[in-house]
Amino acid sequence: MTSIDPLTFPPGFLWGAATASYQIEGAVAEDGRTPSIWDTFSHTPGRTKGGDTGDVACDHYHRYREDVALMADLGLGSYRFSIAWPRVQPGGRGSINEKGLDFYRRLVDELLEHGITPWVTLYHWDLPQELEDAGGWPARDTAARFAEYAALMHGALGDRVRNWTTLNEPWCSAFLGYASGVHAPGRKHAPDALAATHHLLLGHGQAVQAIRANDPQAQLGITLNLYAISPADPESPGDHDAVRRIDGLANRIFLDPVLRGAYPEDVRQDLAGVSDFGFVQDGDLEVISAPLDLLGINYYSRHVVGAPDPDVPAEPYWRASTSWPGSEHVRFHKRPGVPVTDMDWEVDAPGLTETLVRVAQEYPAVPLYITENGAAYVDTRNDAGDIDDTERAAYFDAHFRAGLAAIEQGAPLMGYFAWSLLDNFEWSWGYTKRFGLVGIDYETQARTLKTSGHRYREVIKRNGLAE
Ligand code: IFM
Repeated sequence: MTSIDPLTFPPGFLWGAATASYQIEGAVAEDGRTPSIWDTFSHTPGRTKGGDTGDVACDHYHRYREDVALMADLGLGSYRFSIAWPRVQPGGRGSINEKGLDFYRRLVDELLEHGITPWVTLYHWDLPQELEDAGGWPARDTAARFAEYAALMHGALGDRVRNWTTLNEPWCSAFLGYASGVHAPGRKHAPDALAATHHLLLGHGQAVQAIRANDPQAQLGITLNLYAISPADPESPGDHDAVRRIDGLANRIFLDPVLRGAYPEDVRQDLAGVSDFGFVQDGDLEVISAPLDLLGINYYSRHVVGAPDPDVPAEPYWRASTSWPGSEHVRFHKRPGVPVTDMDWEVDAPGLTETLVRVAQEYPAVPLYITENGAAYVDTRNDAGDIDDTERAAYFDAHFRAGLAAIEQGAPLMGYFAWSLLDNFEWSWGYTKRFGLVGIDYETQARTLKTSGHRYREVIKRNGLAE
């Protein structure tokens, strides 16, 4: 009988780290790149902390060689990065901007030379501004534009890139971008958020079909930000209904159409006062549910929710009712004594196990990858200049164990990507939040591997935990 070490991941488990174009690249006006919705949004006064923008960010556009060397030093098996659409197809239409594409060609070559598997995300939120001006994601044509761009990118890089994620976290693009408006493009109209959801998913499905038609070997997937959700009071039917609603809007409104080919009926009913889903056309759901090779799951925390309470004061953005159309009065709870990260997100590693096992049990079988997991903490440097981020290291350690527990319970978990390789531009929080395994000094652009990075290197080397 083979004995399986409970601290070791299966052979071939893929260890990686992730980033996103606007959060790290900088060089926003170089080599023909035109503005995305995040350039416009971050340059609009009052939209980001301190007026921070991605203009320079980590200057990765110029320093990618140094960053790939860091990845190699960490022992990464894969690097998940996103392509800035307005860099490679300015305006979101027409031919490729070869100079912009050359950057990704160089990056992919550099990765391959270091034995690191490139993993491309096609859309991590930087929609070309011209497409937003033409209606953005609430407009159906944006889906077709996305599929066209996806096919162009695959045509250019598909000989060396095997793994493709269409969208990163469409919940954020749709609900934060078009309902609460705390993300670009900053619109606040709940029906638009639902139309955006549908057109993002339609674009995903059309992109999968277009790439698949050219390359049956491509490994195609989508990345969803999924949450564990539980009732504040397990005895309360009202709290359980709040769980159903938020699970519907956070998880099932994406999982169901993609993996089962239908929007959940209860969610449609919850949303009846917001939208009649008239944007769904015949055949759309077949396109959206085109077979996938993998599902990417981004996991950070758990939502604990309960029945309405009109006296509850205004909440942070992700708890704000405007981010959850149709669930206006669900109350988000913060559990006393549960540690939170610098994002005010509760640390809940068992929620990762729960999420992976739930997807594996409730949806058609598809290999799962954790495409993001990580934590923001306030980092300090000691006299030697080291960043001893023990809280972040502990967060990672707990989530590795949660991944192992999910595998033990039968979830087909094939890989893990830490968020993030580098400290970076954390959207409306600007540079005030740090998620990196590598610290960035934004004055000098010096990179420093944090304690969490050193520990991650050991985990990768061992393909598991020491104890
Ligand atoms: O920084 C983001 C990333 O762009 C998408 N997932 C969540 C991260 C932390 O907020």
